[in-house]
Amino acid sequence: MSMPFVRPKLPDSSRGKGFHTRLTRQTTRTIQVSKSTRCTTTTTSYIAVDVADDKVISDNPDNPWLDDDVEIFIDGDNQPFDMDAVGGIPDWFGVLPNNEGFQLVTSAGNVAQIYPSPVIQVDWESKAALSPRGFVIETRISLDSINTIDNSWWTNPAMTPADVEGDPTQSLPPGATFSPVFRRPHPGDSIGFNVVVADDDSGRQPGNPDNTADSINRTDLSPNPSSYTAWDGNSKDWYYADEAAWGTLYFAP
Ligand SMILES: [Ca+2]
Ligand SMILES: [Ca+2]
Ligand SMILES: [Ca+2]
Ligand SMILES: [Ca+2]
Repeated sequence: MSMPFVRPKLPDSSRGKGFHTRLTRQTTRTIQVSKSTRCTTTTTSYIAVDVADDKVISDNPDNPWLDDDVEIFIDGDNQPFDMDAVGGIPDWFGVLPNNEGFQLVTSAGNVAQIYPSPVIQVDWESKAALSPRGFVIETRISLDSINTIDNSWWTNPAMTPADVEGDPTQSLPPGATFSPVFRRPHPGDSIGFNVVVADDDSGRQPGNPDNTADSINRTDLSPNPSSYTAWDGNSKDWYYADEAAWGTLYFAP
């Protein structure tokens, strides 16, 4: 199989200054990502995920989440609905794509996207490469892109809400200015965190030009051999965007 993979390559100058968490199996729901003084000097988190996959497929340049992929989930403010709320209603007052809850997806074919909206400003990069037993994806995230402050009126009663019954682009009462506050994670903080590995073992539906007729969305597979495995996936009523059901990332002092 010939695919456009490259070796994982992150800046050498940044290696060793950050912390490097390797997730290879589900052992606990809390990860400690730094020790001693490192967290006080580092501004970056590195996450390497080594995936065992006997059939690596990367055939969807538009939707990396429909290929073999690694998905990193960050819930900076430990509050739900940031993943949900900004997806469909970005113009509502105070409902902006935000850094309080987002998802970083990288496929085995090096297609990377941020969800729920590409408008979210996150300093990150990722690289994928084939490995002897599957593929490896490394992701770098700047901690300056993670907001630990909840600026959402639907979870923070101190915020002025949108006029949802009238003009949702305006506040209720009218005249308020949305001024979100930012604070990056500090040593001793815990944020919501999850890692998901999607396994595409089917590829796109032959002859179908619809770029969503792929892997988990295909209806012609029975049983469907593709899968979606979460590091923390045991919570009741868990679904991928439920920030309250993710695990915890702890920044050790
Ligand atoms: Ca695919
Ligand atoms: Ca959140
Ligand atoms: Ca929020
Ligand atoms: Ca696969």
